Amino acid sequence: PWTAAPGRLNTPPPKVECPQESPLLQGVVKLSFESSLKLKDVESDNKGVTGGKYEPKDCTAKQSVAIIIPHRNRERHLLYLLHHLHPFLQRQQLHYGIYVIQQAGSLTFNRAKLLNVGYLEALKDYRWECFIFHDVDLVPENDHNLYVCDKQPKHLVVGRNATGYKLRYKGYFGGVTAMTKEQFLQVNGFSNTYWGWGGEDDDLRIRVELQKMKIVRPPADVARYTMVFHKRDSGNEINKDRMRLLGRTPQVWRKDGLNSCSYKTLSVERVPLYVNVTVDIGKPQ
Ligand code: UD2
Ligand code: MN
Repeated sequence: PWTAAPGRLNTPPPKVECPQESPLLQGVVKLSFESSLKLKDVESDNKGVTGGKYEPKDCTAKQSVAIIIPHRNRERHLLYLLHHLHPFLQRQQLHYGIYVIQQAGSLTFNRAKLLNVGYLEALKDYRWECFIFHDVDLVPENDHNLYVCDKQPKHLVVGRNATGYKLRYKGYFGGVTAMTKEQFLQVNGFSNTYWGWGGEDDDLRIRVELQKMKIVRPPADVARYTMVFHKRDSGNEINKDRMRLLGRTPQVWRKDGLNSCSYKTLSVERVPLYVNVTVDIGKPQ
Protein backbone atom coordinates (compact mmCIF):
# COMPACT_ATOMS: atom_id res chain seq x y z
CA PRO A 1 0.00 0.00 0.00
CA TRP A 2 1.16 3.52 -0.76
CA THR A 3 1.67 6.19 1.84
CA ALA A 4 1.36 9.89 1.18
CA ALA A 5 4.53 11.89 1.56
CA PRO A 6 4.47 13.54 4.95
CA GLY A 7 3.16 17.06 5.03
CA ARG A 8 1.92 16.99 1.42
CA LEU A 9 -1.72 16.19 1.95
CA ASN A 10 -2.97 19.72 2.43
CA THR A 11 -0.60 21.55 0.12
CA PRO A 12 -1.81 22.39 -3.40
CA PRO A 13 -0.32 20.25 -6.20
CA PRO A 14 2.85 21.78 -7.72
CA LYS A 15 2.14 23.85 -10.79
CA VAL A 16 3.05 22.30 -14.10
CA GLU A 17 4.34 24.30 -17.03
CA CYS A 18 1.59 25.71 -19.24
CA PRO A 19 1.07 23.71 -22.48
CA GLN A 20 2.94 24.59 -25.68
CA GLU A 21 -0.27 25.98 -27.14
CA SER A 22 -2.85 27.45 -24.81
CA PRO A 23 -6.23 25.64 -25.00
CA LEU A 24 -7.92 29.00 -24.39
CA LEU A 25 -7.05 30.59 -27.75
CA GLN A 26 -9.94 31.64 -29.98
CA GLY A 27 -8.22 32.87 -33.14
CA VAL A 28 -9.86 35.91 -34.72
CA VAL A 29 -11.52 37.98 -32.02
CA LYS A 30 -14.38 40.34 -32.51
CA LEU A 31 -13.25 43.82 -31.47
CA SER A 32 -15.53 46.48 -30.09
CA PHE A 33 -14.97 50.17 -29.54
CA GLU A 34 -18.00 51.32 -27.57
CA SER A 35 -18.03 54.95 -26.57
CA SER A 36 -19.98 53.91 -23.46
CA LEU A 37 -17.12 51.70 -22.18
CA LYS A 38 -15.89 52.73 -18.72
CA LEU A 39 -12.71 51.91 -16.84
CA LYS A 40 -14.84 50.36 -14.07
CA ASP A 41 -16.28 47.85 -16.59
CA VAL A 42 -12.82 46.80 -17.72
CA GLU A 43 -11.71 46.47 -14.11
CA SER A 44 -14.61 44.23 -13.17
CA ASP A 45 -14.03 42.07 -16.26
CA ASN A 46 -10.45 41.52 -15.10
CA LYS A 47 -10.63 40.69 -11.40
CA GLY A 48 -7.59 38.41 -11.65
CA VAL A 49 -5.35 41.38 -12.49
CA THR A 50 -3.73 43.28 -9.61
CA GLY A 51 -1.51 46.31 -10.07
CA GLY A 52 -1.38 45.54 -13.80
CA LYS A 53 -0.03 42.02 -13.23
CA TYR A 54 -1.47 38.59 -13.85
CA GLU A 55 -0.35 34.99 -13.88
CA PRO A 56 -2.23 31.82 -14.76
CA LYS A 57 -3.69 29.97 -11.79
CA ASP A 58 -3.13 26.38 -12.80
CA CYS A 59 0.14 26.36 -14.66
CA THR A 60 3.46 28.16 -14.81
CA ALA A 61 3.65 30.55 -17.75
CA LYS A 62 6.33 29.98 -20.36
CA GLN A 63 7.52 33.59 -20.21
CA SER A 64 7.22 36.64 -17.98
CA VAL A 65 6.39 39.54 -20.26
CA ALA A 66 6.28 43.29 -19.64
CA ILE A 67 4.05 45.32 -21.97
CA ILE A 68 5.37 48.88 -22.30
CA ILE A 69 2.98 51.54 -23.64
CA PRO A 70 4.15 55.11 -24.41
CA HIS A 71 1.38 57.53 -23.61
CA ARG A 72 0.16 61.08 -23.43
CA ASN A 73 -3.38 62.30 -23.75
CA ARG A 74 -4.85 59.19 -25.42
CA GLU A 75 -7.08 58.02 -22.57
CA ARG A 76 -9.79 56.62 -24.81
CA HIS A 77 -7.28 54.55 -26.79
CA LEU A 78 -5.74 53.27 -23.58
CA LEU A 79 -9.13 52.13 -22.33
CA TYR A 80 -9.89 50.24 -25.57
CA LEU A 81 -6.47 48.63 -25.48
CA LEU A 82 -6.79 47.50 -21.85
CA HIS A 83 -10.25 46.15 -22.59
CA HIS A 84 -8.93 43.89 -25.34
CA LEU A 85 -5.38 43.19 -24.19
CA HIS A 86 -6.00 41.82 -20.70
CA PRO A 87 -8.31 38.97 -21.79
CA PHE A 88 -6.08 38.39 -24.85
CA LEU A 89 -2.95 37.93 -22.71
CA GLN A 90 -4.84 35.76 -20.22
CA ARG A 91 -5.99 33.47 -23.02
CA GLN A 92 -2.32 33.11 -23.97
CA GLN A 93 -1.61 31.94 -20.39
CA LEU A 94 1.15 34.47 -19.87
CA HIS A 95 2.62 35.93 -16.74
CA TYR A 96 2.51 39.61 -17.62
CA GLY A 97 2.54 43.19 -16.40
CA ILE A 98 1.35 46.32 -18.19
CA TYR A 99 3.31 49.56 -17.77
CA VAL A 100 1.98 52.84 -19.13
CA ILE A 101 4.71 55.45 -19.44
CA GLN A 102 3.25 58.93 -19.40
CA GLN A 103 5.25 61.84 -20.70
CA ALA A 104 4.69 64.78 -18.32
CA GLY A 105 4.20 68.28 -19.67
CA SER A 106 3.32 69.39 -23.19
CA LEU A 107 6.73 69.65 -24.83
CA THR A 108 7.60 67.55 -27.88
CA PHE A 109 6.72 63.85 -27.53
CA ASN A 110 9.47 61.22 -27.58
CA ARG A 111 8.09 57.71 -28.02
CA ALA A 112 11.45 55.94 -28.08
CA LYS A 113 12.78 57.54 -24.92
CA LEU A 114 9.54 56.68 -23.10
CA LEU A 115 10.02 53.06 -24.15
CA ASN A 116 13.57 53.07 -22.77
CA VAL A 117 12.19 54.44 -19.50
CA GLY A 118 9.56 51.70 -19.50
CA TYR A 119 12.21 48.98 -19.84
CA LEU A 120 14.32 50.42 -17.02
CA GLU A 121 11.38 51.03 -14.69
CA ALA A 122 9.73 47.64 -15.31
CA LEU A 123 12.99 45.88 -14.44
CA LYS A 124 13.06 47.71 -11.12
CA ASP A 125 9.65 46.17 -10.45
CA TYR A 126 10.22 42.56 -11.56
CA ARG A 127 12.74 40.39 -13.44
CA TRP A 128 10.81 40.37 -16.75
CA GLU A 129 12.39 38.27 -19.50
CA CYS A 130 10.54 39.68 -22.47
CA PHE A 131 9.42 43.20 -23.42
CA ILE A 132 6.65 44.17 -25.79
CA PHE A 133 6.85 47.80 -26.92
CA HIS A 134 3.27 48.68 -27.79
CA ASP A 135 1.54 51.70 -29.37
CA VAL A 136 -1.56 52.63 -27.39
CA ASP A 137 -3.83 52.65 -30.44
CA LEU A 138 -3.10 49.20 -31.90
CA VAL A 139 -5.44 46.36 -30.99
CA PRO A 140 -4.50 42.81 -32.00
CA GLU A 141 -7.16 40.98 -34.00
CA ASN A 142 -6.03 37.37 -33.57
CA ASP A 143 -4.91 35.77 -30.32
CA HIS A 144 -2.58 33.38 -32.12
CA ASN A 145 -0.33 36.43 -32.38
CA LEU A 146 1.66 35.39 -29.33
CA TYR A 147 3.03 38.08 -27.04
CA VAL A 148 6.22 36.20 -26.26
CA CYS A 149 9.82 36.71 -27.30
CA ASP A 150 11.73 34.70 -29.82
CA LYS A 151 15.37 33.85 -30.46
CA GLN A 152 15.38 36.97 -32.67
CA PRO A 153 13.66 40.37 -32.29
CA LYS A 154 10.05 40.04 -33.35
CA HIS A 155 7.79 42.49 -35.15
CA LEU A 156 4.16 41.73 -34.43
CA VAL A 157 2.41 44.10 -36.85
CA VAL A 158 2.52 42.76 -40.37
CA GLY A 159 -0.64 44.58 -41.30
CA ARG A 160 -3.36 46.82 -40.06
CA ASN A 161 -6.76 47.98 -41.16
CA ALA A 162 -5.68 51.36 -42.56
CA THR A 163 -2.96 49.94 -44.81
CA GLY A 164 -4.78 46.96 -46.27
CA TYR A 165 -3.05 44.58 -43.84
CA LYS A 166 0.19 44.74 -45.81
CA LEU A 167 3.68 45.37 -44.50
CA ARG A 168 4.16 49.11 -45.01
CA TYR A 169 7.71 48.73 -46.33
CA LYS A 170 10.56 46.28 -46.10
CA GLY A 171 12.26 46.72 -42.76
CA TYR A 172 9.26 48.35 -41.13
CA PHE A 173 9.61 47.79 -37.38
CA GLY A 174 7.00 50.10 -35.81
CA GLY A 175 3.86 49.69 -33.78
CA VAL A 176 4.42 46.58 -31.66
CA THR A 177 7.78 44.83 -31.21
CA ALA A 178 8.97 42.07 -28.90
CA MET A 179 12.55 41.76 -27.67
CA THR A 180 14.07 39.79 -24.82
CA LYS A 181 15.73 41.63 -21.99
CA GLU A 182 19.12 40.64 -23.45
CA GLN A 183 18.34 41.50 -27.08
CA PHE A 184 17.23 44.98 -26.06
CA LEU A 185 20.30 45.48 -23.88
CA GLN A 186 22.55 44.28 -26.72
CA VAL A 187 21.34 47.09 -29.02
CA ASN A 188 21.49 49.63 -26.15
CA GLY A 189 17.71 50.08 -26.44
CA PHE A 190 16.17 52.86 -28.52
CA SER A 191 17.86 56.15 -29.34
CA ASN A 192 16.81 58.98 -27.01
CA THR A 193 17.24 61.65 -29.66
CA TYR A 194 14.09 61.28 -31.81
CA TRP A 195 11.70 64.06 -30.77
CA GLY A 196 8.37 64.20 -32.58
CA TRP A 197 6.94 61.80 -35.11
CA GLY A 198 8.95 59.23 -37.06
CA GLY A 199 12.30 57.55 -37.52
CA GLU A 200 12.75 56.00 -34.08
CA ASP A 201 11.42 52.62 -35.23
CA ASP A 202 13.81 52.55 -38.21
CA ASP A 203 16.63 53.48 -35.86
CA LEU A 204 15.87 50.41 -33.73
CA ARG A 205 15.89 48.26 -36.88
CA ILE A 206 19.34 49.58 -37.76
CA ARG A 207 20.58 48.73 -34.28
CA VAL A 208 19.21 45.21 -34.59
CA GLU A 209 20.84 44.77 -38.00
CA LEU A 210 24.19 46.08 -36.76
CA GLN A 211 24.13 43.23 -34.24
CA LYS A 212 23.48 40.76 -37.08
CA MET A 213 20.15 39.90 -35.56
CA LYS A 214 17.30 39.10 -37.90
CA ILE A 215 13.76 40.40 -37.47
CA VAL A 216 11.09 37.68 -37.43
CA ARG A 217 7.35 38.09 -37.93
CA PRO A 218 4.33 35.87 -37.36
CA PRO A 219 2.32 34.83 -40.44
CA ALA A 220 0.46 37.70 -42.12
CA ASP A 221 -2.98 36.24 -41.40
CA VAL A 222 -2.20 36.30 -37.67
CA ALA A 223 -0.18 39.51 -37.23
CA ARG A 224 -3.15 41.80 -37.88
CA TYR A 225 -4.15 44.90 -35.96
CA THR A 226 -6.88 47.49 -35.88
CA MET A 227 -5.54 50.99 -35.32
CA VAL A 228 -8.09 53.23 -33.65
CA PHE A 229 -8.50 56.22 -35.93
CA HIS A 230 -6.60 59.35 -34.90
CA LYS A 231 -5.03 62.50 -36.27
CA ARG A 232 -1.44 63.56 -35.60
CA ASP A 233 -1.27 64.78 -32.00
CA SER A 234 -0.17 68.28 -31.18
CA GLY A 235 3.27 68.06 -29.60
CA ASN A 236 4.19 65.18 -31.93
CA GLU A 237 4.89 67.03 -35.14
CA ILE A 238 6.88 65.29 -37.84
CA ASN A 239 10.58 65.11 -36.98
CA LYS A 240 12.33 66.84 -39.88
CA ASP A 241 15.71 65.76 -38.56
CA ARG A 242 15.00 62.04 -38.71
CA MET A 243 16.85 61.22 -41.93
CA ARG A 244 20.01 62.87 -40.66
CA LEU A 245 19.71 61.03 -37.34
CA LEU A 246 19.23 57.71 -39.13
CA GLY A 247 22.45 58.29 -41.03
CA ARG A 248 24.56 58.49 -37.90
CA THR A 249 23.07 55.56 -35.97
CA PRO A 250 26.03 53.24 -36.71
CA GLN A 251 28.38 55.84 -35.18
CA VAL A 252 26.34 56.75 -32.10
CA TRP A 253 24.30 53.75 -30.97
CA ARG A 254 26.84 52.68 -28.35
CA LYS A 255 26.52 55.90 -26.43
CA ASP A 256 22.95 56.92 -27.24
CA GLY A 257 20.38 54.58 -25.71
CA LEU A 258 19.64 52.76 -22.49
CA ASN A 259 23.02 53.72 -21.07
CA SER A 260 22.41 57.45 -21.59
CA CYS A 261 18.69 57.62 -20.84
CA SER A 262 18.30 60.31 -18.18
CA TYR A 263 14.88 61.20 -16.82
CA LYS A 264 13.06 62.12 -13.67
CA THR A 265 10.35 59.79 -12.39
CA LEU A 266 7.54 61.98 -11.08
CA SER A 267 5.27 59.18 -9.86
CA VAL A 268 4.67 55.43 -9.98
CA GLU A 269 1.05 54.54 -9.31
CA ARG A 270 -0.28 50.99 -9.17
CA VAL A 271 -3.83 51.21 -10.44
CA PRO A 272 -5.74 47.93 -10.87
CA LEU A 273 -5.08 47.41 -14.59
CA TYR A 274 -1.58 48.85 -15.07
CA VAL A 275 1.40 50.51 -13.49
CA ASN A 276 1.27 54.20 -14.30
CA VAL A 277 4.73 55.77 -14.52
CA THR A 278 4.85 59.53 -15.08
CA VAL A 279 8.18 60.92 -16.22
CA ASP A 280 9.89 64.14 -17.11
CA ILE A 281 12.09 63.20 -20.07
CA GLY A 282 13.26 66.72 -20.82
CA LYS A 283 13.29 68.35 -24.23
CA PRO A 284 15.31 68.34 -27.43
CA GLN A 285 18.84 69.63 -26.88
C1 UD2 B 1 3.61 55.00 -36.42
C2 UD2 B 1 4.09 53.70 -35.76
C3 UD2 B 1 4.63 54.01 -34.38
C4 UD2 B 1 5.73 55.04 -34.42
C5 UD2 B 1 5.22 56.28 -35.16
C6 UD2 B 1 6.30 57.30 -35.43
C7 UD2 B 1 2.62 52.05 -36.73
C8 UD2 B 1 1.43 51.21 -36.57
N1 UD2 B 1 2.98 52.79 -35.67
O1 UD2 B 1 2.49 55.40 -35.66
O2 UD2 B 1 5.10 52.84 -33.74
O3 UD2 B 1 6.88 54.50 -35.04
O4 UD2 B 1 4.65 55.96 -36.44
O5 UD2 B 1 6.77 57.89 -34.27
O6 UD2 B 1 3.25 52.06 -37.75
N2 UD2 B 1 1.56 58.83 -28.47
C9 UD2 B 1 0.77 59.32 -27.41
N3 UD2 B 1 0.46 60.64 -27.36
C10 UD2 B 1 0.88 61.52 -28.31
C11 UD2 B 1 1.67 61.03 -29.38
C12 UD2 B 1 1.98 59.69 -29.44
O7 UD2 B 1 0.36 58.57 -26.53
O8 UD2 B 1 0.56 62.72 -28.20
C13 UD2 B 1 2.00 57.42 -28.47
C14 UD2 B 1 0.88 56.43 -28.65
O9 UD2 B 1 1.20 55.23 -27.99
C15 UD2 B 1 0.88 56.25 -30.15
C16 UD2 B 1 2.38 56.23 -30.45
O10 UD2 B 1 2.92 57.19 -29.55
O11 UD2 B 1 0.24 55.06 -30.57
C17 UD2 B 1 2.76 56.55 -31.90
O12 UD2 B 1 2.22 57.79 -32.31
P1 UD2 B 1 1.07 57.89 -33.45
O13 UD2 B 1 0.04 56.87 -33.16
O14 UD2 B 1 0.61 59.29 -33.53
O15 UD2 B 1 1.87 57.57 -34.77
P2 UD2 B 1 1.49 56.57 -36.01
O16 UD2 B 1 0.11 56.04 -35.88
O17 UD2 B 1 1.84 57.22 -37.27
MN1 MN C 1 -1.11 55.49 -34.26
